[in-house]
Amino acid sequence: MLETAATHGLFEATRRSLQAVPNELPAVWLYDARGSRLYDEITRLPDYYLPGREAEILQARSSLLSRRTRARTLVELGSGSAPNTRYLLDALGGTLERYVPFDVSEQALHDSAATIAAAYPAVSVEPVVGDFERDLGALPGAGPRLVAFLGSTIGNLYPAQRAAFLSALAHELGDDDALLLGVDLLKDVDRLEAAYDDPSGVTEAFVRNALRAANRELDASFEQERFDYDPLWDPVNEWMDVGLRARESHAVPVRRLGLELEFAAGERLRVEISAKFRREAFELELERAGLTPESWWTDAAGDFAVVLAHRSRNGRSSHV
Ligand code: AVJ
Repeated sequence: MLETAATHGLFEATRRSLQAVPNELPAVWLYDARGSRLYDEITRLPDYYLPGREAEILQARSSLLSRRTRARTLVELGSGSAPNTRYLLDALGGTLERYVPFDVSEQALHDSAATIAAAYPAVSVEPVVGDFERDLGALPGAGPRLVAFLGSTIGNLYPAQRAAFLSALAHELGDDDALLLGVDLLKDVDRLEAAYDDPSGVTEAFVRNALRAANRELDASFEQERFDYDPLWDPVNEWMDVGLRARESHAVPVRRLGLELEFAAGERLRVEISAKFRREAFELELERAGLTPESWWTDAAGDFAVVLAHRSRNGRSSHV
């Protein structure tokens, strides 16, 4: 990876996160080609209920979604290999002309774009490589647009980042456009922990892959054997705190960023958070960002929600 204007922002954000307390490697480092493949494997794990629940909701609400949005353009943020996208493409078949998948993983993006283009010949597929927190410019395609952000990827953002991201999105949406968000809901801690710590070790391999990516792209020297996989439920913030814990005190050079990280024995390196949501609080967040939630759909078990929202009519945001 060359340091271009586009990577400069990511490198700076990475430098700041690595020096924060606790140390953190931003979650985008999880999604190189190998990481995207490992995440695909996660979506097939029995304990990782999220994609299945979301699929159930999208299937049940497909005709409503089509009637409410009449979308001509579907923009999908963080599309990855787009496992649940086909439910949207099927639902919007009557009106849809263009599908714009947007993802940091170039490989996953091009593979899924090719698969979807072959399966939906009437839809023009126009992939965009980028980081949805940084590179979201004017939304492409003719309106009405549907902007989808599925899989509870929004849960990777901290509350302040989420607020900024939702406001930026609200700002880009036209009156006829709609936003569709998949959010994982708060539930028994046992089930949450099981979803992030599978016995086959796929989730651990996925998280450890971020160290491999950092070693390669940032000329760092993280040593896998010096860390244990350490997923934790944070009951105060109501998020899974996913990361690694140093087995012993040691230093890790990150040459490209000019850093030498010091880890004490037992010190953590966070790789992602995965926030779990409550309806009332999340709807308030949407309203504060200048979005009006219109539908809140859940699966039969109440594990997951898909939210349809529009830009609020009066002004940018409400002051609650
Ligand atoms: C892709 C961000 C939705 O937070 O559940 C899965 C990533 N990490 N297992 C999530 C993930 C560990 C996932 N998202």
